[in-house]
Amino acid sequence: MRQELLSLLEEKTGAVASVAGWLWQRGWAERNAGNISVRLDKGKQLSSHDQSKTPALALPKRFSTLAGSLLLVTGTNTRMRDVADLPRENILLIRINDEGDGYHILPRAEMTRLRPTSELATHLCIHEMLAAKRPDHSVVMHTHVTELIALTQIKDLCDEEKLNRTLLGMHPETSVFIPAGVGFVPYSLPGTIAIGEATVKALENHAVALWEKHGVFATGPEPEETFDMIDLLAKSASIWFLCRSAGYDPEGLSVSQLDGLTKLKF
Ligand code: 2HA
Ligand code: ZN
Repeated sequence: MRQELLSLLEEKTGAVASVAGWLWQRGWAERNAGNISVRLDKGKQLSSHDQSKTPALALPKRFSTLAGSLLLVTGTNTRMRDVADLPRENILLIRINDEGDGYHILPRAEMTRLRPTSELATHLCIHEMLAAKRPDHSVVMHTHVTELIALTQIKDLCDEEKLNRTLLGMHPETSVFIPAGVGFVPYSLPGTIAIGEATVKALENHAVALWEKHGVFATGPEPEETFDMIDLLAKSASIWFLCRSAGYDPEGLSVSQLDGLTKLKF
């Protein structure tokens, strides 16, 4: 592989490892919970000579837009705390084949029998949408944010408008940085194309999708910024629960307070 691609891999692997450690520290990554992928568009041109000789592993559908793409993906059954400590043993590099219906695992010195995350289908559905509509976003992150999952256990809040009124009203920063709020994805079986497609729909107009009773999927230009979006939402949800557990209904920012924030630049 060319030197340029190797440096890019090193840089992105390090960035994923740092954020994986934060997910674990925040308590959002019990056991093997969560997964991260990074699309390396630059690698697309650089990798044309690095075709794997082994047969492609099948994908559940054809991802034409991603044909030839290189992606870093956390491995299935890996722990985020291990991704943080030993990134090269827990993150793999895959190349989508030229037909877009399979992928090759590219050899990296430290890799063993690692296979991509069980949520690969959703990651690829999202990357396909990002490559076409938001090409500066190359990171997809899934994590089990306790407070946000807890919100979706309240039937009344399983409504996108109510959910976003609650989240954006809890803290000015959330409404400044995530003005469109979250896209709500009703419960569906994880790991399937169906939930992948529902998540894409939610992410077309939102930076973060909230899976009912499961967790979040967020996108961003870099792992750190992607984490920040999730962190802001977690803060809002925590404030809401803190008020509720102290026995009162939080007032929330008023419409005019929210309006004032739309003009702010940080
Ligand atoms: O990677 O979080 O949704 C494990 C999961 C599945
Ligand atoms: Zn999950």
